Amino acid sequence: MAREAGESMTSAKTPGQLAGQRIRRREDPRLIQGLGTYVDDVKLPGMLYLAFKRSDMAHGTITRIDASAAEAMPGVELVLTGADLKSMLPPMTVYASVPTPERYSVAVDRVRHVGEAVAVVVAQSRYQARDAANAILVEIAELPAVVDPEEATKDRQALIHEGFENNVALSTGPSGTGVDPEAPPADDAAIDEAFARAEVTISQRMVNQRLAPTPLEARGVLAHYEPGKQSLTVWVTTQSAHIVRSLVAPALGMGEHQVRVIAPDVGGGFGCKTDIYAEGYVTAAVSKRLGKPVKWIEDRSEAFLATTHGRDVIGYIDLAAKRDGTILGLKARLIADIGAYQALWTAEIPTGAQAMLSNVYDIPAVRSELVEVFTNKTPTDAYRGAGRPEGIYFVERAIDMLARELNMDPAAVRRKNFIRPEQFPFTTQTGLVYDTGEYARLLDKVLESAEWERCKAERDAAQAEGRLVGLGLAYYVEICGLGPSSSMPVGGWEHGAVTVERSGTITATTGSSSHGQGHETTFSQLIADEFGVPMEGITILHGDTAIVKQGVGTFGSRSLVVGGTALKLAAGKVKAKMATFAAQMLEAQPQDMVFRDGMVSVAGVPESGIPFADVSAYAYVPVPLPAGTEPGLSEEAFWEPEGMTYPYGCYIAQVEVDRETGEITLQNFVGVDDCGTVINPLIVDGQIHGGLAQGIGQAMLEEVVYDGSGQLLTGSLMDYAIPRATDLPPFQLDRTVTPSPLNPLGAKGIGEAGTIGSAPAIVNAVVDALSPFGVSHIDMMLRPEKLWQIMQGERS
Ligand code: MCN
Repeated sequence: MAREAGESMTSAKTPGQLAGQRIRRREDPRLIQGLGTYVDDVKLPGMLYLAFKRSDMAHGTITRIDASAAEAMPGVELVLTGADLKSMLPPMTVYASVPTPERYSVAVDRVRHVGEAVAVVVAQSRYQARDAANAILVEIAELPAVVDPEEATKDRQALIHEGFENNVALSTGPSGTGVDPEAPPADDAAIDEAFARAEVTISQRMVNQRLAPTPLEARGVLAHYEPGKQSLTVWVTTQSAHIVRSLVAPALGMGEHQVRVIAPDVGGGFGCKTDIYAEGYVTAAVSKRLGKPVKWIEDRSEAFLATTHGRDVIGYIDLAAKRDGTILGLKARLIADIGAYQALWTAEIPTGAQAMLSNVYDIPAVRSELVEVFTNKTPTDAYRGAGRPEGIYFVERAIDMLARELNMDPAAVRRKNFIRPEQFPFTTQTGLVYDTGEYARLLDKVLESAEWERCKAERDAAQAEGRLVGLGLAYYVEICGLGPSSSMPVGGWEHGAVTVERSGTITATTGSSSHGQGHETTFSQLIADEFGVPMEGITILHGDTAIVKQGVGTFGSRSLVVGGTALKLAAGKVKAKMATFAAQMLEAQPQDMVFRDGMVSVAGVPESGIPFADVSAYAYVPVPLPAGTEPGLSEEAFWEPEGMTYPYGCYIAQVEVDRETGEITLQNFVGVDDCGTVINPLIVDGQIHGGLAQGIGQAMLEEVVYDGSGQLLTGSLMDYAIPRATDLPPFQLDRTVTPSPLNPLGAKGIGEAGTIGSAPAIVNAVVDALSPFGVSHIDMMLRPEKLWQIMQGERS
């Protein structure tokens, strides 16, 4: 647990300076007592259930679908094939700057991955729907499956999308930047010169393997079209109700004003719930056709097949350096296996990996190429970190290899290459503009917390005894606070609205809907501080387009930086207006009003104070009405950030590998993060814990595996391991605070940070532990058998 001086733990929400306090999450009593409302908890009279018949073949042409048996089964109301749905729904929307294959919600004549929907059943119960879906006969003429992404580009026989020249979905060509495919090519002369000048070079192929996001609550949709009102209400597991509304309304030929989207409690998303998916479009379209409420709830096996996967990028990394550890240049060729289709954001995710290739280092020449390829697998899309973990992993592994090659302390090599504080704002060779950073200060702190020198001595002593103890260190920076609008097809702003009611209670709405991040707590802290009132009287509403006027959503660790700022601005506007009313009441000037401890008073005259609620009551019956003022206390703000923010951190892992079994014990994990100003340190620690668990999961436990015919071998929680509390040591966390100048809070995001730096720290530690075997790199996941093979002297 990290605790800075001045941070106190409290559950009492007293007015005063609440931002910065470790306040317990106000949403937890509801959620941990089972009092939340998730999509599957919502039940409407006359509700029907929908189930999908899915392809069990990776690639093939649909030759026949016989639904007659299904249609005759009890309770079945409707069976639709892809051909039927083609006339009801247009191809799905994709946000990509490159041409993408047309993709219908349900396969029309060809299937391209196991689990792709081929037909739909609607029945009176979910069991009837599922049984009937199983009874549909689908004949598919098998085509060769494309599984290996590096082979995929070469094999013209197995072209996945007709009309495309090959299986390449996107190719940026040699470029210095991952963020802008239009950007001019990198300076070849500079990179060539860096490698010509190099005293040492590192070359390594690395795999950042495919993962399944696996939120606790799988996906689900309940759609209710009411013919009388010509309106549609959709309850859906989403990270952005407003994005879903903007996708579903045009697909159904409706206006946004006719569609209400509600994200009730959502049990985790980790990036995979920003898309509406095929299932969302189909459920809504079927409800519209039948004029009845229709529900679809994904089961866990379906989730492994139909919810987008994450990562799956191969990196060929070359590093050029001097013998003193100075990095001269970095070259990367990235191959991203994006699966069978582009989902909503797919194309953009690996470009994030490209953009991160400079990490926290002042690397004078960087050149990268990115190829995204189609294969016959579930599509990939955002998964916690979304591109940043992949890019940072490649750099941090390469730097560790460099340190080993030079026999230097891995911390010293990193320190030598840091971007220095006076260089900010710093433009990397990959085209990003970092806002602030004090990388050496944070490194000092983490080395001190971990007692690095002592750890190294202990590691050396253990290794001398023949024990396989290893230490790993990894540094990360990440892009977050996604915006401005020039960088995002949905807009990069966020909306906030604040109303002070007559009684003095406050209701705020935000477009950033929480699905585990604790927004109701942190946003209340912000607003309470603005007005000098307790948190109890503040309600934060989110995730309902009928209540929240506008919004973009929760992803890219943007909620506090962008959504929190919008709320602060809206609250500031209300406060300014309230000051006008208070000044009228106190016969003083608005600019002299002070809001504190639930009172409004004249600055320097605390005894003049009147209760906050008296001022709000006056604002709704303003006699007399202050000149130039309207009654009421309700304001909104759209905050458009100027740029993204760049939090960073460094993690140190200590592991021991069992010589007999290859089993890894994670003995110790120390981290220091910097996310600028912290609103709620307790929530920030929780976010880091969750992120660390997922990064450690990637390093040690998780891997989506397909066989050569495109069959998913890890299709259940029996085959795909996610980390449990017992797999993790207590985390020793701390932080530095380097505020961002790009928002009035000085904050940077934290939701993804832990995921990014933890996987390379673990791999670096395990490689260190196995260094007596001459190993310089091991691909994730680090399954014991793989380590055992290495120890047996076989190639991994
Ligand atoms: N916070 C803070 N001070 C800071 C930064 C953040 O107090 N300097 C608080 C925020 O107010 C918020 C929380 O920390 O309560 C996370 O804020 P932020 O970093 O803005 O991230 P978002 O709220 O936008 O969350 C998105 C991020 C992403 S991209 C993924 S993926 C992710 C994550 O959050 N998925 C999660 N955390 C998750 N946590 C849970 N429980 N479930 C998920 O699916």
